[in-house]
Amino acid sequence: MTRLIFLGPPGAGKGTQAKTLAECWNIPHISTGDILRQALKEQTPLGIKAQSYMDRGELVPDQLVQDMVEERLQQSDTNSGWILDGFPRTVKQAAFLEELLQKLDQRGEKVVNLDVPDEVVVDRLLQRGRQDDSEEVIRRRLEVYRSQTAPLIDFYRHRHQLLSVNGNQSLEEVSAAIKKQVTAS
Ligand code: B4P
Repeated sequence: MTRLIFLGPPGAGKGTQAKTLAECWNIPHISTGDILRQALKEQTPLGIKAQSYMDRGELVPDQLVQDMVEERLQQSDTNSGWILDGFPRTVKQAAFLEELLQKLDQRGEKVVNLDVPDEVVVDRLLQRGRQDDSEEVIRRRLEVYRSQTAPLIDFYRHRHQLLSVNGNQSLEEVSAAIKKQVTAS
């Protein structure tokens, strides 16, 4: 049973690798960024609430994202495993997830941390050019990552759940490194 959480700065390749590996293992790829962008496109109440945060490069409030993840993890396709991409992003979200997985009897998760230097992620995101990929917003997302998300590396290291992968290699090399670590763990 594969249950993986992808951590890393914006542009580290979480979405890219999560999509490839979820297809390879035939398990759902659950991206909070994708769910929020879809809600925004459809202008649902969640999308309308999330828009200003995403446009500024800030995190959407924990409660909104937590409710979204709780609903998604209760769907029956998660019985075969899952990859969570972009969640948790704060210690509060991580504590919530720990309790939720206990409640759903879905423990045994591992955390893949994709390590990529700042200059590389800024370059990648500027090339991608999504709505929230202007240089100013990217810098803000990196600050938010450092202050709110990076502490999760220690959170999971202390729980012996952390797998560290060099994300500054070709797509194929990163996928191979993740598979190797997951198999060995
Ligand atoms: P996300 O959608 O999670 O976006 P991301 O962190 O920018 O991207 P990712 O790391 O997935 O990069 P990707 O693979 O696409 O979040 C967007 C926003 O949503 C957040 O800022 C926040 O507002 C909100 N949000 C989401 N989750 C939340 C939560 N839990 N709590 C609160 N708010 C939340 O790769 C980027 C680019 O690099 C691509 O163009 C790709 O092709 C390229 N690339 C990837 N790997 C490469 C490689 N090895 N070599 C060369 N290029 C590579």
